[in-house]
Amino acid sequence: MFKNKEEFKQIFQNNVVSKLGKPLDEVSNEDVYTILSRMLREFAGREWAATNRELRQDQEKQVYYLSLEFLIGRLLGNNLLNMGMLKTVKEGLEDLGISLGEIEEEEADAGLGNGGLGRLAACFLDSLASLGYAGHGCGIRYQYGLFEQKIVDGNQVELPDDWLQKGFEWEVRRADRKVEVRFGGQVETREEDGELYFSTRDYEAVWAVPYDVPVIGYKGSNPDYHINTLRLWSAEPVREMANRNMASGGNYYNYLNYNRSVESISEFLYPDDSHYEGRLLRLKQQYFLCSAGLQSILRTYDKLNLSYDHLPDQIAIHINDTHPTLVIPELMRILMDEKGYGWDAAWDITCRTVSYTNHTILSEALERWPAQMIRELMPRVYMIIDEINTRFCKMLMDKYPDDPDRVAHMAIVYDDQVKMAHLAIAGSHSINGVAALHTDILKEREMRNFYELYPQRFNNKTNGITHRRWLMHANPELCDLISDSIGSRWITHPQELVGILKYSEDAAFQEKAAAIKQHNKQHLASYIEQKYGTVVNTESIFDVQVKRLHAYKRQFLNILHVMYLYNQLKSMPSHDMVPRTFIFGAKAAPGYYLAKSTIKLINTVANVVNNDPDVKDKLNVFFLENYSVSLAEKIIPAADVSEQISTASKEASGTGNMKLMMNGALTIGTMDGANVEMYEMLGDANMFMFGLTADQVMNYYQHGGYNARDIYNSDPRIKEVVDQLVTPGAFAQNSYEFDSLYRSLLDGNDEYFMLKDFDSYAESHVQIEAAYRNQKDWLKRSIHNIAHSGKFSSDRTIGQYASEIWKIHPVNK
Ligand code: 4GP
Repeated sequence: MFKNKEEFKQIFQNNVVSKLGKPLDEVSNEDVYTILSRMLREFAGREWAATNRELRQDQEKQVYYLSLEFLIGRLLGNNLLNMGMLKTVKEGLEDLGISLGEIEEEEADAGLGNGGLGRLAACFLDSLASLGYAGHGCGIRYQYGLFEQKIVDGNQVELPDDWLQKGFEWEVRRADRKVEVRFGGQVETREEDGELYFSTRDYEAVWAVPYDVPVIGYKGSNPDYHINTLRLWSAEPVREMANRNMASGGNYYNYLNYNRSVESISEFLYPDDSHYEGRLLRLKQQYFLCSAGLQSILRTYDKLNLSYDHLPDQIAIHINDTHPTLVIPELMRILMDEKGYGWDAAWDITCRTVSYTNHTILSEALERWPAQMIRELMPRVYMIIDEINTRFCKMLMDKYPDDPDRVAHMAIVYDDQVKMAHLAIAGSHSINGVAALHTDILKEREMRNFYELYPQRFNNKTNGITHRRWLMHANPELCDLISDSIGSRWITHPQELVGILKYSEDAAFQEKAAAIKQHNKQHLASYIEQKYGTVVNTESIFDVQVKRLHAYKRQFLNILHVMYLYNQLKSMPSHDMVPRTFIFGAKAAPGYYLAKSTIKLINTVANVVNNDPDVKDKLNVFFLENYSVSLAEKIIPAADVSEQISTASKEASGTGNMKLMMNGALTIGTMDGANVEMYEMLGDANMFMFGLTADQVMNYYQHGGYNARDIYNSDPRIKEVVDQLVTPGAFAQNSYEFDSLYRSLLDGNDEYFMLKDFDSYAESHVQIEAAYRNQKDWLKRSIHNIAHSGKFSSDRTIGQYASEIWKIHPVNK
């Protein structure tokens, strides 16, 4: 597209004149963003078509990652990076007096996901393309992404995230590829030559129109680009429905209602993380994605002119948690009703095509749909689910004739509820957890019966994050320091980051690493100052907890500890403490009262602490509103300490822990999720572990918990902070504002072991402070963290999915 900076400048300026008709000095940042992203998209378009041609010619096996969430964030910077144009464009724009950083801020964050699960899907897409696999995303083009969070008087307020308002430069509407999705109707059965045939009449039709987004792989020194597709489906009304409505005597308002109900299908993302709510619209979204996705997958397959017997050799369909599980009965339906397969052969093909990842063991996250709801919305699909269940239960009864309880527990349909995890396990060939501990818990506890039935289906794939976005793009100076020291092979072989270990005690390297961290802290500090008008002490320890707000993630424990530090400083003003800045970022589900109260508490404490002249030089708290991918990219490189403090056994993996580690933060954490695997590599010298283990937690649960009041009564530090929740004075304005938080500890018997773990958490913080005082030692530990983070690149994870689950190979590599 352009060979060097001068050529870029020329082409860019030509575009400005020809497309905007303005001289360069009159263009706004928004104009520049639009011109630049269009230039890149057009260029990528040609390469994209080339990849697609190649995939067709080579008849490569393709994987489709079905997910209700893709939290992709902004694309401009990452696309420039992956296309190998970042430096040229940045410098070229600089020559023209334009800052690329400011231009990137013009792009709306594509927030089509809630948290970990959705962001993982986005990291996977980046790795699939960068490693040259034929792997595509399939999701919904929500008109509104995850809500925009505002903090008003300390409280979270949700605003619609109108991310498409100014258009989305990276997408291409493919009206020619639209497919029809059908809801409702009546199933008709007809018998011919002893065979049963099924068809559905009087259904409601909806168009699913795809919008394709190119997923540009990291080019590096490859001669060609590899560009996969993220296909996002949007729901649109079918005009003929109007005619049909009129013909059957319906009135115009019926048609308007129909239009409205169709548009609502892809209107908004459900704002819940690890939580399930059985809403009709959500079920519609799930089927909409599965039906549209499958039709387009099979249309591509049809071009190969192969029998469907070979489907599993050519296609892998992966379901991101149970949300797209309906793809299993839907594929069965197509194979039987449209392609003429009998049950057994269709079932075999389906199971060999589909694989499933579980992301959480929280019981509130397990999807169960009322059978009646599915029956009404997709009657034929329901018949198939029912039949899958009947056959599955029969097989179980044959296998465990003396154990009816086990059969009842494992049934797919039970008590008029469809258990989606059971359907997903029965209908797929691989079930994986997202960290070793999580997979063990699935096998030994939560899904034990299924593991005993299908031991070979269960496997672990520890999560990963793309180091391209989270290190190279978010922290370019650190990236350069690493490459200057060990060369740049680590970029395509991230495990080679370990090469920097030899510099962990090198004074010059340490000094540079420290300067980069300081620079990143200043960068974040100026963001905070600009946005909130508050000065941040960049000499303080930046202690960061950024993630969704959830009781099990224990932001509450963190803020209780801050309250304790405050009390300590107030009672001992001369207490020698390394200044600490606690930084929070978190969205709470709109209906999650305790989570919202925790946000209010954090903001209340922040207000007190930051304005108290006795402590504000030593202790600060900031809650940064509207945590998102782009905000994460500002916060994470600036962190000294990473808070990964979930109640052990509850966090399936965590991925923020990996991002912070990769940017040199030291973790204070529990033995949970992927922290355990980080600890295996880093040891006590480089991580601060505390609290109950997963086994201890689960044993407590089995024996009815523990007595939180005992701890409350015996530890005066704890009693003081807990009482402060309901005693007007230091923090609370009245006795009721934080009453539910208070009660969750004492009356609810502290389900998440905040008080139980408080002491060891506080002790770990003391150790952190001591460690930080020795800067050389701290830097050594920080470098150890960066060096060992290569394992947590999603390139490693995707390599494992590819070879062990999907059986795919990189194209032309
Ligand atoms: C999350 C898990 O809570 C987190 O531990 C994990 O790292 C992430 O998935 C990716 O595997 N779960 C969700 C969810 O986001 O909505 O269930």
